[in-house]
Amino acid sequence: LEKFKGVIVAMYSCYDASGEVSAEAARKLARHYANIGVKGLYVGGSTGEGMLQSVDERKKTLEAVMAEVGGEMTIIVHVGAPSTRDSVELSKHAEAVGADAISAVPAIYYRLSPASVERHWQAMIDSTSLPFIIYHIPQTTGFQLSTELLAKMAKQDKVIGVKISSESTFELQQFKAAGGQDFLVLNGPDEQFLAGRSMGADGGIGGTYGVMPELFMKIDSCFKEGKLDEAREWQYKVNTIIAALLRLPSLYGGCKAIMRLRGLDIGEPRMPILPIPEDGMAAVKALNDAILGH
Ligand code: SI3
Repeated sequence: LEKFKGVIVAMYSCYDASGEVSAEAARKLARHYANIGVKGLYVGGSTGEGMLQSVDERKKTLEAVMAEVGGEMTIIVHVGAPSTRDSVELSKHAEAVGADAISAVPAIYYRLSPASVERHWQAMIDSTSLPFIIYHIPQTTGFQLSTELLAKMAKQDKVIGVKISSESTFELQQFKAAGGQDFLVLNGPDEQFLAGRSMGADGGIGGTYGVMPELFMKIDSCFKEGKLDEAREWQYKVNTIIAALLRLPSLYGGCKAIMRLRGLDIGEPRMPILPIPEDGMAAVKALNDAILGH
């Protein structure tokens, strides 16, 4: 399970100038992270705008990533979709192209019972031999995963962990306990990376990591070496940047604009997520300078 621990970058969506999925941009972005020593990528999650893309677009993105860094980085694919049918198709595709694991939120839009979410996840789990990581993000899905359902799912060998994007470290610790021995817990809120690690998270998956992976790797290494004061200092610096990113018209628009300033054009976010308007670019440039200055 080592390959799933540590800092996993939630990869940004990659589009060309007309807003179509760009395999070329996805390859460049994945290569960029591999070159700076990032361990793994989470493809097609919230940050990757999987829910705003068609099944074919999601497949195209993953194929590009696998062609570039498959076997070199740990690739976790978010296969969650509004329908079980699409999720299963994406799961099978992830296995066919050699991804390391699949992961999914509960199906969105409909108010679903725990039994329904369980069947939805189980269909994906049963459709491949890949490990499965539950994605818990109740603030966007509206589904509150209970420790009972988590414990039940975790009894299966294939269910190796949970990515927890709720902001409660109490819940994180409860999930860790409910999952049993060797069950992975991956921190979701980047602003609480150190807090999550301190409460038992084995690593984290995050959307702001992509513009400052080195800083998160620094927090992680300080934590592992027991240098907690230093880790906290880095987390404070990171949080100043995250707070500014969250004041922009959109977080992902801001992150993508930062990548563009660094010569990696991965397009704008897809609507309804807003791009950064021209008069917002000064703030983005200042943020980029602040990150590079650390
Ligand atoms: O792309 C993904 O699926 C994520 O990594 C989601 C991640 O947990 C993000 N959380 C939410 C609610 O979107 C964080 O990375 C988040 O963007 C960050 O902590 C800033 O608030």
